[in-house]
Amino acid sequence: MAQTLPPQVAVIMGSQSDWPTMKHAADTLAQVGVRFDSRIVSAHRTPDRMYEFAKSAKAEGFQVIIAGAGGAAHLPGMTASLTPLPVFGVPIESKALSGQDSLLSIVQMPAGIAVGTLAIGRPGAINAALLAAAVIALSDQGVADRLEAYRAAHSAGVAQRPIDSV
Ligand code: RP5
Repeated sequence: MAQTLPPQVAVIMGSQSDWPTMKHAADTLAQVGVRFDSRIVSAHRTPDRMYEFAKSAKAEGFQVIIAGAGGAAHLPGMTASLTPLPVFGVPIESKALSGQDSLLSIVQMPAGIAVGTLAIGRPGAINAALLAAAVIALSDQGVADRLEAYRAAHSAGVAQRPIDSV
């Protein structure tokens, strides 16, 4: 019987409420054919789950982690402190402070523990997926080919000249 290959990227988030944003990361990974798994892992509400996930992520076969969190967004940094895998952080656009709180919580890491921080919200989620795919593409030619095609299609979709909106 054929073995199912393990997911290459983990898409984790602090809450179900983060999913509408993090779904953009998942959809982008799917578009370029990266295998992924999505999980809710909260640094504050489920710290034991976060610890167990981060400590076992590499052994599970994950190569990259995308972590989205909002407000006091400790999930990406805490996860990065517990795993040798690269972690990309996506600041969720919070209601109270429009994601400024999330961004500053994620980006301002002390030297020595690295989180690659993306833009707030949807653009950050999509770009986190593209960065994760670029890492996977270093050792997966299929993903490299699909990522190149994605980028070419993205460029081809930009018109030469603007048109009046209707
Ligand atoms: C963070 O708190 C989550 O990442 C989420 O962005 C934020 C709010 O969570 P909910 O109150 O919507 O569950 O941990």
